[in-house]
Amino acid sequence: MNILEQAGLAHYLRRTKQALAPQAIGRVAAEYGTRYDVLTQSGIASAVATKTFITKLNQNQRPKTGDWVTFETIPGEHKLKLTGVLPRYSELSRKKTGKRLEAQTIAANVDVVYIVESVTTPFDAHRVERFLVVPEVAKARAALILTKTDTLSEAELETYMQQVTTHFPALTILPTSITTGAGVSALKAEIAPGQTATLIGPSGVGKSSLINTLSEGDTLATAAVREGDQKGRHTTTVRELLLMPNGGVIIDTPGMRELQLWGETKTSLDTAFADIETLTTQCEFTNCDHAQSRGCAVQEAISRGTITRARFNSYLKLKQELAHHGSKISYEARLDKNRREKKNAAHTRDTVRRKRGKR
Ligand SMILES: Nc1nc2c(ncn2[C@@H]2O[C@H](COP(=O)(O)OP(=O)(O)OP(=O)(O)O)[C@@H](O)[C@H]2O)c(=O)[nH]1
Ligand SMILES: [Mg+2]
Ligand SMILES: [Zn+2]
Repeated sequence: MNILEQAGLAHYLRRTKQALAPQAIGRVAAEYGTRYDVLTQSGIASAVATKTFITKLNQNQRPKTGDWVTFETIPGEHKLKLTGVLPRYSELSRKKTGKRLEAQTIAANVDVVYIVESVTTPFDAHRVERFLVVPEVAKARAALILTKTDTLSEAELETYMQQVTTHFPALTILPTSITTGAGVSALKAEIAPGQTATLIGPSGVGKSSLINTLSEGDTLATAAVREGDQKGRHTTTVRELLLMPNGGVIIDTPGMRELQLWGETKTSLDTAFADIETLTTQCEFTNCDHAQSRGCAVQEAISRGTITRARFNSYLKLKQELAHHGSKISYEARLDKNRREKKNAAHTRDTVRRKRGKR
């Protein structure tokens, strides 16, 4: 298998319904500002994005790890010059940190998102619920990896697993340990040849260590967690894409302290809250507020004890956060449109005046 096939080219072309790949094509393996590592037919190459190329693209159209790109060779130089970003079949995004409401693309062309949690800290269902929004928005498959299972006794692990499966009955859960090797081959088998998986989760949970084990190399930097608080040190600073021996592709991401969600009102929360999402479609009135309304299927389920009020509250909180984004996004889009229209109107006025002046 050649490098590009191993990087998932055939799968990519199928998913984006492109018949033929452009001649000079590669896949972004890492991103360092305007410099990139790109996987090409002949191996990994260093590439640059020129100012004229980059300014033509808005933030989210710029090359990201996982993107398929076209390039030119620069005569007499080793570096490649990027010339285009090919259509994506999926993009993972989060909200940019800070006040402005902007999406930040984490990775492109991803099929599977693994949420990674370590069993060294008590199971945090809310954190997983938040992280699960990422694959939901990207329409990628989701699964949960539990790391460091070697630190628990068999009985403790069983209790932990019980907790997780009770909370997320529909989710694939993969307990792993790089120390004992438990679960590593199961995870390997999970990632189909040609498919791209990514690992997201807090710093220090062991994402890079696990990828190193999976790729049977020692290419990603890892660091010991701080004694005492089990906090990670944010070792991974750039996203890196690795080819796995069996043909899958895996993307590492830097740990996120607190995930800033990105989504909108219509984002469904099917992975974490499938039962509630279904109930909301069964209320008597289509505009049910699921709080005071008569004939509310959700409230009925709560009073019957089928779902807990606490879980419903988490669902509502996430929904409200996403709806808040949704309204702000459309508000800002409207503002932008107004600005554009005003500018266009002014431009037309000027042109008309100039034409009149000529007469
Ligand atoms: N006991 C045990 N320790 C592990 C395991 N996996 C990872 N670790 C340790 O956890 C620490 C953090 O691992 P990393 O792989 O750097 O974590 P990360 O999630 O990539 O962290 P960031 O890059 O900061 O997001 C290292 O000291 C690893 O040796 C495991 O299965 N068992
Ligand atoms: Mg890391
Ligand atoms: Zn209702």
